[in-house]
Amino acid sequence: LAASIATALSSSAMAADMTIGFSQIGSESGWRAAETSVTKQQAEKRGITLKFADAQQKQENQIKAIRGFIAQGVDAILVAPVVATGWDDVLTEAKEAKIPVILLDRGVDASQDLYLTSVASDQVKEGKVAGDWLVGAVKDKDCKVVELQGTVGSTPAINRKKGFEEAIAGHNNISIVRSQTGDFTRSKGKEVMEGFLKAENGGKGICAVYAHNDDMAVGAIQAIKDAGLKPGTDILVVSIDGVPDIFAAMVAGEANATVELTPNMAGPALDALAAYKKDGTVPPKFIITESKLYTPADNPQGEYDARKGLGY
Ligand code: GZL
Repeated sequence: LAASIATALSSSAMAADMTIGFSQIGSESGWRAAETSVTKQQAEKRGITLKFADAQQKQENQIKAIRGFIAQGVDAILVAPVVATGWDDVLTEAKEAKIPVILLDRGVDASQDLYLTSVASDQVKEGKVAGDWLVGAVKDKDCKVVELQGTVGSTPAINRKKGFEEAIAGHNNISIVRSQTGDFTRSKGKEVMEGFLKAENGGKGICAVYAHNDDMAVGAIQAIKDAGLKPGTDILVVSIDGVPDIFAAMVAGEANATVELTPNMAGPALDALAAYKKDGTVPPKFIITESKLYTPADNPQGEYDARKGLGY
């Protein structure tokens, strides 16, 4: 018993000494804001000192922040990589400084030995779940879809497009007629949807909007209403994240489906880091979080209430 108490004390003491740098993308969406607050809570719970850097969605700011963390000699670095490419040099510098890096919620096109592990959803699956829902919703009715893509070059945008297209392949009644990035933000999602509506006969030709995140979907819902159409009935709305406001839209009959993405990537990341620091336990390279479909049949008011206050 004494030995196990000593071990527990030593590991918590070690965590208490840990300083970790977190290079966060920005605050482009409600989900991103929730991830930030959950990450701060998860660090605090473990007695870890967290140095936070917001990059305003610019990769050069992330690279600068990571170099700063390396210079400060932090014990580890968390990074949510805004885009997939351009990380080899800075991640090599972290490796050479013997500072483990953990990726959160997005991936990188870099050698896997440049990061300890990646905690993220299966983003192809998210797109597939969204597409499968639409296939089931429209059955054999003709359906022209407009797509609001996430940030160009980010793994969620690439993978969610891929998964959705896999789902609708073979269903010739469903086609994506317009697709453009809304950069994961409400304002850009609204603006791009306004353009789609104008280009498609005031929206009469559009059956559904597929948005790579709920924030762009909420922006699109506003644009659809401004055009005098009913989101959720005239134009179906399907997206990803599971933020409170998409559940509020479901309660109002204005959204039809979302695929939940947990904002708690940091919990599994910090657990993997603690085990690695304690006795060299190497975590799996990819820790995959759940992707669950929610529709208005799943008590959206209750889901809204359950998420309110989690930092969205
Ligand atoms: C996905 C994550 C995405 C969210 C968006 O893992 O990177 O970034 O879906 C956020 O809300 O902008």
